[in-house]
Amino acid sequence: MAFGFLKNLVGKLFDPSVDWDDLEETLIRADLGLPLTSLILEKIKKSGQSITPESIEEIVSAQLAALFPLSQEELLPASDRPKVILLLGVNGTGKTTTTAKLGHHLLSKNHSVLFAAADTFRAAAIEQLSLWGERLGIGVIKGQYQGDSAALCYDAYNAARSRASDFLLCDTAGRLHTKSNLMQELAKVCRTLGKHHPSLPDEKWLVIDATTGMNGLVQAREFHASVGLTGIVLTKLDGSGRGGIAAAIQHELGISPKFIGFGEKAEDFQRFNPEAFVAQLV
Ligand SMILES: Nc1nc2c(ncn2[C@@H]2O[C@H](COP(=O)(O)OP(=O)(O)O)[C@@H](O)[C@H]2O)c(=O)[nH]1
Ligand SMILES: [Mg+2]
Repeated sequence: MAFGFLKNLVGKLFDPSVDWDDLEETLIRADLGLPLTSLILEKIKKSGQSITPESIEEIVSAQLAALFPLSQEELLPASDRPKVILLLGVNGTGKTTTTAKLGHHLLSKNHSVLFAAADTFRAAAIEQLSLWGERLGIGVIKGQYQGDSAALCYDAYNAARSRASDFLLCDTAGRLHTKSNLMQELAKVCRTLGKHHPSLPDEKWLVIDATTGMNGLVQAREFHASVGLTGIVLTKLDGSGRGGIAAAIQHELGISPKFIGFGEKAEDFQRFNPEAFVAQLV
């Protein structure tokens, strides 16, 4: 999981021959996006420090670390009702796997968990989450294949409440952020849950595949506009993904990464840690 996108520039960065174009391209290729890249380049030029590979690495790291909220508080249950987390995203980013991993994480913290198989579009998706539920010992509320996912989430909340579950994790169907009817369906899931309690769903996390680069930013913009995201989960950091997309999203939209995924197993999952993330990224 170490990308070290600046490391390959070492030797090219010495003042006065620092290649600004090369540096800019490197930052952009790390998925930081143009606005954040420009901001960081500006900081380096204005820093007054002599430009060495070390000083550049230091400034880039400091700029990136400063973007993210300092302390990542534990994910705690609500005091009087199940806390509801929706996992959202386009097809194949890892929503179902993330639902399972998050369930596993919460169990390890001694919280009780229930899953809602709200991806009713594909029978295989319901089956996939059921298998995870069996493996982890987590109950799964399932609806009809091709049924109404808003109604399913509504019922799943009732089930979570009657079982006194601390968390209800809803695995939703993959949808293209460009399909407005599907985005409206998601808004309906949120509205329907809101009938139980005005602050439901508590969390709406976009699951983003780190290997898809800047497309993650486009997805975040669209999902945020439709339902108002409260966080992101960055997956597949074990692949070729560089992860800079998390910084681009934080910079543009102010939405913070909550967890990272780096494999297909339930354990391949951690809370997002800004310092560790930046250290590996740069
Ligand atoms: N290597 C790797 N594979 C992952 C990760 N998360 C999910 N996957 C795989 O990506 C594929 C799609 O995941 P899935 O959870 O079904 O995606 P969904 O369509 O968003 O629900 C599956 O083969 C998962 O095993 C990850 O962090 N690393
Ligand atoms: Mg799925």
